[in-house]
Amino acid sequence: MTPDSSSPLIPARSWAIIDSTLREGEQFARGNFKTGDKTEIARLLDAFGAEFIEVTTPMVSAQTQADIRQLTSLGLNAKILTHVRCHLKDVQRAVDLGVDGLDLLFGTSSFLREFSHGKSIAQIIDTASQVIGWIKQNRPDLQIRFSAEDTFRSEEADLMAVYRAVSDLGVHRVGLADTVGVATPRQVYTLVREVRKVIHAECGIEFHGHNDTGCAVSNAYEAIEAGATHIDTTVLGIGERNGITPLGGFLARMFTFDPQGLMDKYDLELLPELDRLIARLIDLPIPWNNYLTGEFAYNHKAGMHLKAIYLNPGAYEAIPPGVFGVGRRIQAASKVTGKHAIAYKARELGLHYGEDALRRVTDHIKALAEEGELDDAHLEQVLREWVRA
Ligand code: HCA
Ligand code: CU
Repeated sequence: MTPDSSSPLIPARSWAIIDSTLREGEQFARGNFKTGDKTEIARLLDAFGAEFIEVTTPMVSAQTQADIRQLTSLGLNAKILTHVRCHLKDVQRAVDLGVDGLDLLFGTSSFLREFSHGKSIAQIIDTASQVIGWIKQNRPDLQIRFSAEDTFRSEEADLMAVYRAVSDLGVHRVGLADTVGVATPRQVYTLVREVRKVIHAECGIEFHGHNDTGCAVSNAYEAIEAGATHIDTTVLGIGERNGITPLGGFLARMFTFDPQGLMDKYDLELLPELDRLIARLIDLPIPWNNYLTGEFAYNHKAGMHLKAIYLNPGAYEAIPPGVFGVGRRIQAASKVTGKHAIAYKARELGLHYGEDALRRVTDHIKALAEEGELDDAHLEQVLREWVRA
């Protein structure tokens, strides 16, 4: 089966990214961005083409409030949303900061109802209608999203009541949040389908997924397959605990369905710069196995792989690295190498081996590599010496 006949086409124009590096990312252990950092991050996300940028609530501090004002005065194409509790006083503080929308949230699981805010579902709906009503009346220009925090540990009947109510009140999007990262892809798919049935046709669906059990990318993908319109990401996936859907991982996933759509929408070559910027600001290296930009994300080593890669890189790469501004690494010097890789390396150096000599030099290189790591310089030296010998 070719990928084309087995995978559904999910057009990139049917969904948008809400990058939350400046909100969820600030909740990461090492996420503590200064005003200048925030500006740099926002400008780069904007240049990349992120449709929305979510920023921390102004309730955090006077500085955070000033920073939001600064970000909204940059004149970016990306819409700036601020994340606020569903409280009138939070909303009233947020509306005059130049933002394009408010991302409201309210916990609906029994965990959060009991241990966080102590409100019943009826009280949640009541508060939501006061707050949303106030925004609609006073600032009809603002986008409103209402998210049920800890969605996947909430009762389905409660969720449907809340989503139906806020959709009737005219929110632009409802949010499903996998707050503790427990949801499976199938649960996400099923719930998004159910939510779609109780909200208005013009109401969008946003998915926010934590990565505690390693499903953040697949859950975001399933959400879209089921009809979600907005996905929360952060650069490198930073966030509370081990974070949320990483921008790069999400793009890698979606690229395989609609490469052209993705290339039309985003400046994909800026991804490495985004990953490097955040890695620098959080003072951590980009993980070696990071999607697309990790040091070894495009490292090819085994002889069988190398043989095919030289003929057509697509043989062992689902996504061409150049599209995302990264290069591939051919690791020809190792014990798992093969004669095609060695012949290729030799040709690069202008050296030519006969079939017999090639087999022998390959065996020699494999034997050397058995004893310890063999770098490219050493490989070159061996190839040159053997040609002379
Ligand atoms: C938080 C919780 C949150 C909210 C997500 C949302 C989560 O830190 O405030 O607003 O949709 O994971 O539930 O990030
Ligand atoms: Cu979160």
